[in-house]
Amino acid sequence: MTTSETDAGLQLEPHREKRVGRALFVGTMAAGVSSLYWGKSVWSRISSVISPLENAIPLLPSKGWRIYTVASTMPKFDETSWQLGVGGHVEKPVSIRYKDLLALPKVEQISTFHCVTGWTVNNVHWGGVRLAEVLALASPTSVAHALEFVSAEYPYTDSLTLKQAGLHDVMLAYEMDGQPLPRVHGAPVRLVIPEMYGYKNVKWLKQINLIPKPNPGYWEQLGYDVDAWVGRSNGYGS
Ligand SMILES: Nc1nc2c(c(=O)[nH]1)N[C@H]1C(S)=C(S)[C@@H](COP(=O)(O)O)O[C@H]1N2
Ligand SMILES: [Mo]
Repeated sequence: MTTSETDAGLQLEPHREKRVGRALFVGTMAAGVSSLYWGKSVWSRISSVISPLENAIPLLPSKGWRIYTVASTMPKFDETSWQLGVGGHVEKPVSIRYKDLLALPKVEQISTFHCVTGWTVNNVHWGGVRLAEVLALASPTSVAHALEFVSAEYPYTDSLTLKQAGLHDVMLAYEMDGQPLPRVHGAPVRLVIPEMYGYKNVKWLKQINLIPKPNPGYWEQLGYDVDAWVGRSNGYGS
């Protein structure tokens, strides 16, 4: 696996599928091949989408982030048209505008971020809202026991049980290190669940669906555990 570094020091290193069984392997061959293909070209695409301003900010290199995408371009955030939908098994589907999101009670936390491929970023300062605040607006029904998080970056999705989503430090983060969440990290809002590997931390979140039970997400269809507990799931080294 090769690692590339952009001018901003943002590291890009493609995840690889986990070959857990023949059926899954055969089923995911096409996706695996295409991600190998994209592995090389994504770097050049990303170099071109990082704006000169972002290049000038020297705060990212030392932190050790690597920027991951699955599509060829990153979603663009437009503050006036952006909405976060909450739907599925709810009494009242809602669309939350950016300013409505910012008006919800704000929480801040410092937590460590682990990618399943082995890199870690310590002490990330996040600002955002707890999921419960957002879910309350839509009133989940009793059928709902899980949440599906849909990224504006098609086809990236992931899910959590309601119990997992209720962990004290799970949040929808719209700030990182005191600044609005940068585009490369999922602007305007991403899921943060420090107890689980990075692939659960969906960037460019655009829709949350209440569902009966978790659906395998993007990396889970490629062999990673649906329960992505740091240190306990089939991640790094297993
Ligand atoms: N939409 C989307 N979200 C995503 C990913 C992705 O490719 N697309 N990669 C995941 C993985 S595997 C990791 S480790 C983290 C990386 O976060 P970063 O790109 O902000 O460093 O984002 C997660 N969320
Ligand atoms: Mo990751």
